[in-house]
Amino acid sequence: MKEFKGIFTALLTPFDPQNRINEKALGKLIEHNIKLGVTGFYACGSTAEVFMLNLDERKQLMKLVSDITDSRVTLIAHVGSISADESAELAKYAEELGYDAVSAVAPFYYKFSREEITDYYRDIAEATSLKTIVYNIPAFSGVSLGVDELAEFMRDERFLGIKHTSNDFFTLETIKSQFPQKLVYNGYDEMFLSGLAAGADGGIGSTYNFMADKFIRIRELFLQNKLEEARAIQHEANEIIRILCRIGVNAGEKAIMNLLGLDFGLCRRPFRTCSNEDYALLEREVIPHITAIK
Ligand code: MN9
Repeated sequence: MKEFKGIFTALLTPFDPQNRINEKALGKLIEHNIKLGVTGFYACGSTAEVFMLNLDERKQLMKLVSDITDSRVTLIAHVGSISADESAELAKYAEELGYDAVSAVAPFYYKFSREEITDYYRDIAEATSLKTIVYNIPAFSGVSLGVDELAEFMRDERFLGIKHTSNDFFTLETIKSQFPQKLVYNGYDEMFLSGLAAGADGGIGSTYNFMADKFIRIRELFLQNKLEEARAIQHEANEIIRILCRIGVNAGEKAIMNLLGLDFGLCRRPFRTCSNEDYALLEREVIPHITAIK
């Protein structure tokens, strides 16, 4: 049985100059994170620019991550899409590849009804024998899953838990206390320690790509009740995230990977490209606070 509690890096997708997935850079990123001690990876999520990848590329990325990790860590495949059929197809593929769980954002854009959203998740759960993690990210998806909706899924044994990318810790705490056997992952890295305090079992985050060690340490310190020290590291991480929010999180994260010597290329458009000033700022204010990649 794989470990599900802990730190899961929501993998970035490196692109080569032809805008294809850069396998070599992805391999280096994965090895670095495994060395730092992550529990596993969240593949093909928001951080991976998943909605700018076509179906073949999503499958290619899922396969690369499973081939490279080769069962060494726990793997969660994000299979969310606006189409239930596509999500089910991806969930089946994740199972074929040996993933440990699937996860999905709620279907968006059309303002689907609660019943339609429930059916969408059931379609995914039925497509595979893997457990499903509901991905709640209201600020991006426009769909806010509240306690009632989340509880309905948590009562269903096919659901493993939720990835909660929201600062609504009241909801997080309510779900965790009502369903202690289910897993709750904190989504906003800048609020990781707050999420732990509210009952989160771990975190799934984008900034873990280049600073997973900070979040592993925060969790260790939290579990040892060393809150002052945990808060000091959360603060260090937040100084970095503050800069990322200013220049654009996805573009900034790619630029950091490039500065660390991995060829991550650019984000897909319409994401912006970091300017020379952005690079200079990251080099000065961020890189000195990050563990080098060997
Ligand atoms: O789910 C990530 N959310 C998105 C996790 O990418 C939308 C976070 O890791 C954020 O990128 C990060 C910065 O706000 O906390």
